[in-house]
Amino acid sequence: MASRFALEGEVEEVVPLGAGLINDSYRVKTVAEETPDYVLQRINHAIFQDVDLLQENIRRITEHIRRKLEARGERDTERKTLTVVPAKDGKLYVCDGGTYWRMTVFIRGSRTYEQVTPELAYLTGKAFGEFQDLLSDLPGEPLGATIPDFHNTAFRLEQLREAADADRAGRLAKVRDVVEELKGRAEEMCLAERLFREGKLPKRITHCDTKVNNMLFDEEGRFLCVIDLDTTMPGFVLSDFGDFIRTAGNKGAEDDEDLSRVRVNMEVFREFSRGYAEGTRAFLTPTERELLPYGAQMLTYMQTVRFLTDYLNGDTYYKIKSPEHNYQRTLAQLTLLHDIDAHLEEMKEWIKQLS
Ligand code: GN1
Ligand code: MG
Repeated sequence: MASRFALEGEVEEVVPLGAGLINDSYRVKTVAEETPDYVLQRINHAIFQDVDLLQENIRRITEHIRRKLEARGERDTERKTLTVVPAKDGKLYVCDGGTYWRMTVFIRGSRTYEQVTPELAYLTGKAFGEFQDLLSDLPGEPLGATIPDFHNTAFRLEQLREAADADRAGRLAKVRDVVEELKGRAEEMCLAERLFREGKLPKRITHCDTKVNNMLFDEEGRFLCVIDLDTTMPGFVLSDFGDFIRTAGNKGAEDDEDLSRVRVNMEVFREFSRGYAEGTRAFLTPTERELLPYGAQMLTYMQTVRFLTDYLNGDTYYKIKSPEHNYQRTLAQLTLLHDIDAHLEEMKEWIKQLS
């Protein structure tokens, strides 16, 4: 498959890469030092149904960012955004018997983390605000939604209701209390869409999957760029802020089996939001800013809903490592949500005093 893309050099080996829950990724190593390595991915076509739209979005995003960084005279632009490698026939993907593949350049010397230090969180917050800023003037048509209603809480709750009603895997009895608890918070957690309908909260181009392992850092731990651009589309900044806190701001893992480890890391919260407020000073509205802590709640809530829905459906969406994996993920996310609730006032106070 790798040889069907317009890559430089000779392929040495292909090894699995990363911990994504949706697509399958491989690192394609090339023989010579001078030629780059590549990332080959099998796209989850059941989830991303319009591969043309998906790949065209990513091409537009990465080219726009690269052009702007170059115009600003930034150094190392090669490593500050992804580079799409077309297939030998010029298309942005290869379709092989119903399976879709794509390729990007592997960013030299880059690494990912599952957790970050507060110093790194500050720089990441800043860089992340800049990512949104860079995309604020993307020319042409608005980006299409690669997954419609992706971060629409009301839609996710509807999916949970359907899954609970159908109870396809016969697991409802075990999780009924959690389902009820989540349903009980429906109105509170649909605030963003309500404010949007009332014209009080804008949609901007957002990444919609800012979990910390979707960010690349260099050898010295400096932020390089965000990867996994599949869900970059119009959305709320709260999503992106919230997903980072949900992942990097958790002292435990997203699927921690030891729930006593799952706690919000307030130092990471403080430093990330300090950086983010700086990076977004030019465009963030007072409402958006004030709602940032709510974003952390909303994203953690939504992720709980999504893991639980998948558990009830019999594990059809996320890759799992054990039969109860989605249940474990649900409990870990719910535990985190409770701890964010407990820290909400403290978070709000901190955001208020940032200028
Ligand atoms: C998925 O692809 P990955 O693993 O970066 C998911 C996100 C979830 C995340 C939970 C397209 O992200 O929305 O927040 O898992 N992506 C999609 O870890 O559903
Ligand atoms: Mg990922």
